[in-house]
Amino acid sequence: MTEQDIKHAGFAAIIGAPNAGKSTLTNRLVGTKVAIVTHKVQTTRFPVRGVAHHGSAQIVLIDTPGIFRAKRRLDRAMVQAAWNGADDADAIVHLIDAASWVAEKTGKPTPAQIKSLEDDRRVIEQLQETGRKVFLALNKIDLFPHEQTLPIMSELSETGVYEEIFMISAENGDGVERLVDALAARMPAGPPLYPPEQTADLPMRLLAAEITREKLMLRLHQELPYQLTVETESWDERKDGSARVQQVVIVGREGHKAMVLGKGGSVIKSVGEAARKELSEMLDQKIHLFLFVKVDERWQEKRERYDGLGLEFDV
Ligand SMILES: Nc1nc2c(ncn2[C@@H]2O[C@H](COP(=O)(O)OP(=O)(O)OP(=O)(O)O)[C@@H](O)[C@H]2O)c(=O)[nH]1
Ligand SMILES: [Mg+2]
Repeated sequence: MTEQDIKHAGFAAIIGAPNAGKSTLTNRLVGTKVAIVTHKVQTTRFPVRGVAHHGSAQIVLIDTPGIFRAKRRLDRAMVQAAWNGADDADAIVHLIDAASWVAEKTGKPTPAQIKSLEDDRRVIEQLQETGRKVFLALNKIDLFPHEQTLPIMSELSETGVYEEIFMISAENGDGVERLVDALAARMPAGPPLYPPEQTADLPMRLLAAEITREKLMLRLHQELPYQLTVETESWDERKDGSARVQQVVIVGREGHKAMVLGKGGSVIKSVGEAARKELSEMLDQKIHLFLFVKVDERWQEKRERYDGLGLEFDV
């Protein structure tokens, strides 16, 4: 793929409730990991761009934070950023975890699914208000028999906000080809927005901090993953071709620091090991990763933390 091959280019935003699979879909379309993924809600905190190519089109995907009823400042900033990501996009994909809707029809949704359904319906209401037509992608179809999506599709198409409906599995790729065809067809004529070889638009320091945050989210429980942030403090390339990367995990309370460290430092050690391994593989470079934990009770109320992630503070 060269610059000349690209005749169409634009933005496609992926929006939806937390945990719908937006980051999984983004990574699949881009073909490499640009956004972190966990089984927990509210993993993504700021819009992440990933660049995909399809035929003569360049599709700049915008993976957004999950949309939910947000109260805390950080949560409000995340939700605002999700809508902002959709505002200027040439195409919008509303991604829904169809398993929740199937569970509702069969009468046995879990509390998490009930929450996810509420969030989906709130997104639909807001789309109705804005009057924007979007693509609906029903995700996670690998989890139930196909015919169970039929009643869901009719209910969702009655909302009037969808111009096309796709059934996909972001996880295994089923149905994704049709979606990407439709997105490519929506991209306006024009030169590429990014060099064709570029896949992400995220500084390596930030992506590295995200990888560490992913490992922390996977390892820690309950509220803790939501009460911390990770920053890359320094990145030094060494003469031997390796790099020394230093990061700080910022927590809100002294008690949280102990939990992040774990008994005898066991938690931070295994998190650091997993993050280092992934980063080394991603960069194909030997990485020496040093993690420190710091308490800052007010980190969620500090403007500069939001600026660094491209989030708005005053929402
Ligand atoms: N079975 C199945 N699981 C999926 C699929 N797509 C995503 N998942 C899983 O759903 C969970 C959430 O995926 P993410 O991609 O992090 O979801 P997200 O919408 O980005 O979530 P937030 O960033 O929290 O808003 C992960 O455990 C994924 O592995 C799918 O098609 N099928
Ligand atoms: Mg995400």
